[in-house]
Amino acid sequence: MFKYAITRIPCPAVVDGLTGSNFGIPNYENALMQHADYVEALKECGLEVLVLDAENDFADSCFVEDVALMTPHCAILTNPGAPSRRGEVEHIEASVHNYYDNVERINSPGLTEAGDIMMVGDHYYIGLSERTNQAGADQMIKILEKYDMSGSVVTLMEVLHLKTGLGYLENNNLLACGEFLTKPEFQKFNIIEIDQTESYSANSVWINGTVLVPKGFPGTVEIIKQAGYKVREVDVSEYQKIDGGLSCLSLRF
Ligand code: CIR
Repeated sequence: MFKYAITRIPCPAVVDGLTGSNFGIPNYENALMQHADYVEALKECGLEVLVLDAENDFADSCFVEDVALMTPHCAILTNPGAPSRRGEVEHIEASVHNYYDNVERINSPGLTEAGDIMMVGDHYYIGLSERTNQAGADQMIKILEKYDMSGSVVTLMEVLHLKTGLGYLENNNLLACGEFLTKPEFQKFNIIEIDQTESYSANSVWINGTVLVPKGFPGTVEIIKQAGYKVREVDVSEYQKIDGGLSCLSLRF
């Protein structure tokens, strides 16, 4: 069960967020409204939510999930692979220290963004991507092992972050799409296949029994409901325009 979440209000510069998609430029007013509803959804799941002020110097700073990994035993500040995002880490550090005694850190040449890290119990799958390198994964695994947890790497080719195409719903249920459907390391899970036409919604988030699903993906809503979960849809379309998934708008722990 999760107790807390940290989010950050998007700044006006979010319109210049990094993107490899061509869904257009986010509308700032809509992004703010969607963020407020996202925070509401986290609260509905029973979380106490810390909403940090906008950080105007960093266009992508609302995607707080990438800058820290929050485990039950320690928090690990990352070293984002995107140079423009590296400075976000120092702005989340004080908040992380408010919740954790044990705070670790990934250092260069190691690079990680925690959107590449999926927690399954005490094990963490770490995607090797354009943002997370082997040195970063090695450091991450060493830190996890220090706290009696474990990690392993997963290669990925088609998507930005590991959790762009995967979402663990607990109880051995794993949402998966595209290249992740056939990866040997995930075959032990009950794979819930997300249709390629709804691929964005593979990044849905389990929180205390409810699954937050991005709005606009009826097929995904249906199969998650069929799997026995309560669903809360959240419109994050403005964030999708800059490759932001539902999970990356919060740290949950
Ligand atoms: C980026 O490219 O870094 C942001 N525009 C989106 C980050 C999305 N983060 C995530 O999926 N964990």
